[in-house]
Parts: sequence; structure tokens; C-alpha cells
Amino acid sequence: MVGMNPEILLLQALPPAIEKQMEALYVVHRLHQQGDPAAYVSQHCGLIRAVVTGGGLGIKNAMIDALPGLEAITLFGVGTDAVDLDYARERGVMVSNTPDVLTDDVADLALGLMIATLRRMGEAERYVRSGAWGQSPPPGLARRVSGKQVGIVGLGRVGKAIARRLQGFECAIRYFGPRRYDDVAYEYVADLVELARVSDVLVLSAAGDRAQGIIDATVLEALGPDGVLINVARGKVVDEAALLAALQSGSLGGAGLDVFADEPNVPAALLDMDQVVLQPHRGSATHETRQAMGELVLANLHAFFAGHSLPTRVV
Ligand code: 8YV
Repeated sequence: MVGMNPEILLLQALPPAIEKQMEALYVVHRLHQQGDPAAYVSQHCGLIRAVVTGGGLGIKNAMIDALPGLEAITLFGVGTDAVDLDYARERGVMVSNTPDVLTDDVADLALGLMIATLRRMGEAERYVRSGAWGQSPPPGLARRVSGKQVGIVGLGRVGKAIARRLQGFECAIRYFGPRRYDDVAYEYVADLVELARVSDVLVLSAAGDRAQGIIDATVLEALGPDGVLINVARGKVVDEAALLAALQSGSLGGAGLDVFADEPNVPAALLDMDQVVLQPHRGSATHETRQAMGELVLANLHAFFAGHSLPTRVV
């Protein structure tokens, strides 16, 4: 209608302050609040030109097809693996994401998971909370963090930020990935199994769309009974059945996991393990970062509707 603001479709909630800014500029449809999403889309979304969704949630091709006017997918997140980029390209739909603004948070959480897992902090915290201190022996000795041999799988923005942090812990840093970087001081290991073999800790920061299933039983066995796996990438990077088997058999020492194969469903076997630390996909979940991600989403939407190039366009 003449004078109506452009219509956008949210597939998940965003920070309230960001949604408030959106409401001043756009007609905002919230699919995640609808009891019958398919009916809502067919009845109310014929004029939708832009969708906003999380990096973890993405958008299915069927939803892209259900929006005849769709021209832009604006990701609230850096991961693009939950969008079929080739399909979006074929449909002439632009895709943007929110890189850089969340790098530090995800790297910080990776270090937090590494410290918490090696130092058995989750187990010790449950011990104190349970009132067992003074009543029963505390958890056994943990493992030192400083000076560990750490292998980073995926030395992108997040991987490099993790490496910078590990230097402060005087860790020996090596990395695996599709290519060697000539501008870093860390050792490149072209074979992932070899990297696992020489590492105490293997940290996963690879892009989910290029690393699916690369952490398999062979890699986990090479990491070994004193080894620890840290995952702040995507659950799909790990063969989750192999991970469970390795943890249950003791052939892997422990794991610190922020992401899982079928979120929010976490394998029940993990919930009872003291040697794992679990987080509900919190890599970017701070006030500061989610606000910055939201502002970047707004900038991409503004550029799109103004006919300008998108600040952080992927497709
Ligand atoms: C997003 C993520 O921050 O950035 C990504 O790709 O994995 C997520 O942490 C999340 O989807 C925002 O809702």
C-alpha cells in the first residue's frame, strides 16, 4: 500500500531494543510467535522482501519458496551454514551476516570452556552447590591450562582470536584448515589426525558449512584419553555418536561443548558425564555483542531497502 513501511519477517527474537528500532522502520512480522507458521506465511507474507533469522537457525528452502517477494536474507549471526547459499543465489536472494562483532565473545567462550573442562569447574561447582563439601571428598585433581599443546581446527577470525588468547596462557599453538596462513607464527599441520595426536586440547572454530563431520572416531582416538575437545563451531562438525562413544569408553578425556548436532536436543548420555562442560549455544550471547549484531542487521536492512550495497553481504 502507498506509504506503508516495507514488510520484514523475523524467524526468531532479536534484542528488544533492536526490534523496537525495526518497528519504527518496517512492518515487522514475527513468525516465531505464530501458532501456525505455514498459515501465517500464506495469509500475511506475500509482500515480504526481507527475512531476518539467526545464524544457527537459518532458513529452509521451502520457506524461501513460500515468500514470493523475498529478495534478502539478513542473518543475525556469522555462520551461513543454515542457509542454502547456492539456492539463495539461484533465486536471486541476497544473504548477509554479522561477522567480526561476535569474534571476541566466541573466542572468550572457547577459552572459558577450555579452562572449565580442564579444571573440572562444572563438577566442582555441582559439588559445592550440593552441600557435599566437608561431607565427602572433593572431585579429583584437574589438569593445568597454561602451557598446553593446543590444536585449532579452523584458523578464521574466531580461530585467530582464540590463538591470541592462548598465547597469554603460553600454550603451544598449531592449526589445521583448508590452507596455510603465511602471516601467523603458529605451526600449520596439514593432517587433522596428526594435529589431534600432538595436541592436549583440540579447539573447533571451523565454519560449519565446510567442516561437517571432520571430527570422527579416528581424530578423537588420536586426541586420546588425556585429550579434551572444545567446540564453539557447529555441532555438525563432530560425529556426535563417535564423541559419545569416546567419552563413555574413556578413550577421550573430556569435552567442552557450546554446540550440538540437533539443538536444543542434547544427547542424554552427555548430561550425566562429569568430564564434560555443556553450554546452550551461547557463543555470541552477551548484551554487547547481540546489540552490535542487531545494529549490523539493521544496517544491512537499511542498505537493502535503500538500494545500496549490503555492508556484510555473503551472496
Ligand atoms: C548466532 C551463531 O549468534 O553467529 C552464529 O552463526 O552460531 C549463533 O551464535 C545465533 O544464531 C543468534 O541467534
